Amino acid sequence: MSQPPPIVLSFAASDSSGGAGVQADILTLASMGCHPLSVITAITVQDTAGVDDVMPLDPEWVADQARAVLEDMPVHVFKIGMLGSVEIITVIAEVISDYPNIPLVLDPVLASGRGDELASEDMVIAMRELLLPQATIITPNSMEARRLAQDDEDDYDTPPLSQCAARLLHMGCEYVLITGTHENTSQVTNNLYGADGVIRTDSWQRLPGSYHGSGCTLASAIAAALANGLPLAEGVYEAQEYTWQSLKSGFRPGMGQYLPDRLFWARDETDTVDAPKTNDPARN
Ligand code: PXL
Repeated sequence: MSQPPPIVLSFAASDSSGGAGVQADILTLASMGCHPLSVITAITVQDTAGVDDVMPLDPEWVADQARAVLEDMPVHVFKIGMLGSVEIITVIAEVISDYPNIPLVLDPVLASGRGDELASEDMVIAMRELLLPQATIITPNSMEARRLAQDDEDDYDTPPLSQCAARLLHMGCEYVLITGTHENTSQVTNNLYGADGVIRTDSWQRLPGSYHGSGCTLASAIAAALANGLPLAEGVYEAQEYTWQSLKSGFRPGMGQYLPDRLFWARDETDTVDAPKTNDPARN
């Protein structure tokens, strides 16, 4: 029997389109060699064009799913995506606080890339107070970074992203990766910040088209890289590379957005291996 792969526990909502949410996490984590555990926080009704409805789960069910698997298996990394309610944030914060040595990748999902609201203002406050202080790294896009870092004194001026990052670090997370997909720049530039400022800046060719599930893919890929033992800054680079490749190989299965192909490497014809020959006469 072989050794189990590194185990990553994803707290996430179901996306019936298979583009984002727990489905994106499972595909990404498995594709990067990890065993994904999934604790479902909410169920969404959605297709590739948008979110129609959200049903958060009973918080007790969220806690029970997490406790069951945590008592059974050694988890190497936690990944948190869409949360569903303040009560769910509270129970998750409580469960993970019992495991302070497990790194946490927090994707602060506030809205879908298409603009569907996925978190209330109360949830933003709960995330800031209960989850950010426990996070190894948070992965907001620039809009999420501005909203999370918003201060009563900002009035109508939004601070520069470097200042948002400094505020988020001050709230207690160790690293902040702010992605630049939503910025009006020719390339997509992502910045990783730590206590001493920018640690790395990576720019990627902006791909045409609109994608659903890129943020979940990136955060899960970072979780997988950490579970595979990569140092954080290197893992953040590898995860961006993986995400960009999956977007470049993206496909449009329906009438809405493109989805990343998290298994792009398995479909590369030049990489395919012939099926092993068999001596079984029944099969020849
Ligand atoms: O991309 C963020 C996200 C996370 N989780 C679920 C989602 C979305 C975006 O639509 O639907 C379930």
